[in-house]
Amino acid sequence: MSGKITFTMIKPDAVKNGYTGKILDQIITNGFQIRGMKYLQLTEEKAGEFYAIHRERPFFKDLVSFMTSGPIVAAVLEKENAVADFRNLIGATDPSKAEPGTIRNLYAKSIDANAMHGSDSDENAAIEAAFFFSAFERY
Ligand code: IDP
Ligand code: MG
Repeated sequence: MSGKITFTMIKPDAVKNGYTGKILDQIITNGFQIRGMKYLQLTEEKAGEFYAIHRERPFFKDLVSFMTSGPIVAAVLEKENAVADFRNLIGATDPSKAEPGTIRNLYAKSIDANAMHGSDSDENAAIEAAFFFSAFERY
């Protein structure tokens, strides 16, 4: 069975707090297959480029500074309906509004330090996967 892909990052707060193992286990248990994974720390330039769509938002500077504050785990995940299913698994952007049992409900403390990234469309999943993994580059 070949599914669609989504892109995720375990953000610096969740890595720092020791949740990487539990989060990866929850992702795999929920039927996602890991197609690429790396542990890295973003530079300001890379984080700014990744979140360029939010450049005009008031929280942009804080977002870049948070995302560069420590190592992350970046991964490409495959599953049927990957983008929507993964957004359901991570829960709402604001963890206080995230459904019980979702990753943000379990492991995030605030809207800025919210533990996880998940792509919001198939198109962005392809762009974001290629941003980190040459195996997903398209020419
Ligand atoms: P998403 O991560 O759920 O897709 P987006 O709206 O795409 O949410 O925002 C990207 C990231 O920017 C969020 O995950 C969060 O870390 C941060 N963010 C979004 N809205 C706010 C805000 O109102 N204050 C602070 N940070 C925010
Ligand atoms: Mg988003």
